[in-house]
Amino acid sequence: MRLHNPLIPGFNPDPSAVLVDGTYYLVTSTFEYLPGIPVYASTDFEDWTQIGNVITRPEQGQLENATTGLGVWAPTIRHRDGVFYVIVTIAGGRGCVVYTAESPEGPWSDGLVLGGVEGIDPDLSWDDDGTALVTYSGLVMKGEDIGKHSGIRQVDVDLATGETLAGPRDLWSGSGFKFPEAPHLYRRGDWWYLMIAEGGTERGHGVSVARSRDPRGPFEPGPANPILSARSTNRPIQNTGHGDLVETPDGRTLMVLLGVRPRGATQAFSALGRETFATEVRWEDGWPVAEPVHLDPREGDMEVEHRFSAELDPGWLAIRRPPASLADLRSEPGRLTLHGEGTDMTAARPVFLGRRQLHQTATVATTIDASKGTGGLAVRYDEQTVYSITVTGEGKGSIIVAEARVPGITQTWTASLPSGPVELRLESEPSAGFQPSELSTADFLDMMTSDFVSFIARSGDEEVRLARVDGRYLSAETAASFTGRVIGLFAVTGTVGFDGFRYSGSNR
Ligand code: 6LW
Repeated sequence: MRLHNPLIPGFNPDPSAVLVDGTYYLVTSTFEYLPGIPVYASTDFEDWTQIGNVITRPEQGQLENATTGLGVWAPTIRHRDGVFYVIVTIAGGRGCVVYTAESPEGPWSDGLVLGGVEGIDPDLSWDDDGTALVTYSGLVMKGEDIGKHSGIRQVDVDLATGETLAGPRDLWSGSGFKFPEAPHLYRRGDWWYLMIAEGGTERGHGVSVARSRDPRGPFEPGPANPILSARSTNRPIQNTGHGDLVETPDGRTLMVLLGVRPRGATQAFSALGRETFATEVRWEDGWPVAEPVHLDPREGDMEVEHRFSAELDPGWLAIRRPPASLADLRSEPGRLTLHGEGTDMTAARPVFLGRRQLHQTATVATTIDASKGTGGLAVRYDEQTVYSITVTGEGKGSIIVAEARVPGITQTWTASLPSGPVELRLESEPSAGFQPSELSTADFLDMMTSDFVSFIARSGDEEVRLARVDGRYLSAETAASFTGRVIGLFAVTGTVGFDGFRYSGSNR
């Protein structure tokens, strides 16, 4: 088995995995996006396919007014007696929710709220008598004590009613680093292992472990915490933490975890946000020992054209509303039609349909018919951090506007093109990195960033390059959200048609 890293590329943080009847299932966080919680499956741990999503109906997530960066946080997936469980925090919303399904493709249940869990990152396990234990990070998310942290806690719950049966009890506050969170509890032989993340989800991130004979504690910290961290190293994968363990059929232990792939000379910026990685874990003297995470992206570049002939595949995302509620695939068969609502990408619920950027650099293109409206192509981190290129059809031509928006600062560039369909392109290219020879000031400044994004439009033979902008502003280190780049199509006014969504990506 080869461990590809990233295992699941693009904005896919807080992974959790389970093995059921020879298939691995893995889920990740989605924040304000819908559908929520993608379910990826693999039979060999190498090739993964998205088979569905947990939150596909609005009532399951109740995310219409989710705060950007809050919403769906850190799911845990487990399986018991023929039932799949996903337990998650809907931060700033429903709180701790458990979804169940007979089949991981769905449909998943409406979700049961566990009112007794005040915190984030819930884990689900069962003691030897079959009582359900929810172990979580005691971060207060609302009220007067917002932001207060009480370490790793646990309650016994009744999964039929959502009632708390016992607790909360304090289990462990970690080894002294900030934000003990992301707990998972496992039975292995006579021991119960409590694995957590600490150090914060940025460069200080790591994984630590404690163990007990009893799932309710007391827990004894491991001798070598953190058992995994990239802090203060020059490894290409940083921020490694928030791990979950899964046993392979031949008795190996693998950890899935989040990390970033920063680019740039020193501080470095991660365009894709937090992705899912994996590493091998050995057991020595009754404690887990994790290998550092090795970079090994899948070979070759990726070229794909998403066409709009059939139903949308489960990889499409929209913001605070389901993609199907805005994607019109019927008005003009073979084409995506979006109906503008007078809002742009700064809106809470824009008319926007996007996909995760999967490679360090990517070019995304579409052919747009804006003769009856205004629409375009955008790469989004959040509503204040978005690069876009917009077309408005006019009688004799098209007006093209490129816009780079970061919090508090917006710049636009305008051009015009002859009438007719317009191809829009957002193209990213890597920064040059270290130069072999002398550095000019321009080279020095360029090598500090992750990438550059160019805004390009073409009609017939005429092509305009409106701008080339530093990509670091759309990175995990700069944007105030937990997500990653999502690139897609949007309409502002009128009726806008899109022929295809062409993606080509490379990790070079
Ligand atoms: C996640 C938590 C975290 O629930 O970020 O910073 C949250 N720590 O573990 C969202 O990914």
